[in-house]
Amino acid sequence: MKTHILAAAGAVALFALSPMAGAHEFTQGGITVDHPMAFETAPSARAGGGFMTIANDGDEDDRLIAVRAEFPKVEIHTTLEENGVSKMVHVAAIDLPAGETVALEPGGYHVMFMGLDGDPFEVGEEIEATLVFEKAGELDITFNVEARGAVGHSDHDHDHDHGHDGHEMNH
Ligand SMILES: [Cu+2]
Repeated sequence: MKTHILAAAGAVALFALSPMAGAHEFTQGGITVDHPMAFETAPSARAGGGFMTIANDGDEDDRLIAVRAEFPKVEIHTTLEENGVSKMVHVAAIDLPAGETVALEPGGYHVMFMGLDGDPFEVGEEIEATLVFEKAGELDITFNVEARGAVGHSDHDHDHDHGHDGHEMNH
C-alpha cells in the first residue's frame, strides 16, 4: 500500500514539471484554448470570472455551449453597457467562426463561476473545468488564478467587480 501511494505522488510531481503544463494551452480538434485564467476574488465574493482566448483553426464554425466545473453554478456571460452602466448577461453559447480567435476578457465574454460562498479564488489556485464545444466535443482545461492589477487587465476591473457583487440578486 505504501509503495502505491508513493508512485502516485511521483507521477503527479512529474506532470507538474512537464513542459506541457507550463505552456498552459489546451487543444481539441481545431480548437486551441490559450491561457485560461481567473482573477483572485475578495473573501466575500460569491462569483468569479474566468478568461481565455479560443482559436478555431478548423474548417467549420463551432460554438462553446457549456462550461462545467465544481461549483453550484457555472454560466457563460457577456457584458453589455447600458446608459453607461455595464451589466452581465447570461448567454447560451459563444460563436467560434472558423479561422477566428475569440477572446473572453474583462468587459466582454467570460465564464462565471457562481456560489463561491466563503471560498474565494486565491493566487496560485487552479480551477479544473471542462469546456463543451458543439462540434469539437469536450476539453478539460485548468484556469490559473492570478493577482489583480496584472498589466493590461485593469481597465474594466471595477465595473466587472461591481456586477459580480450584485449578481445573484438577478437569479
Ligand atoms: Cu459574469
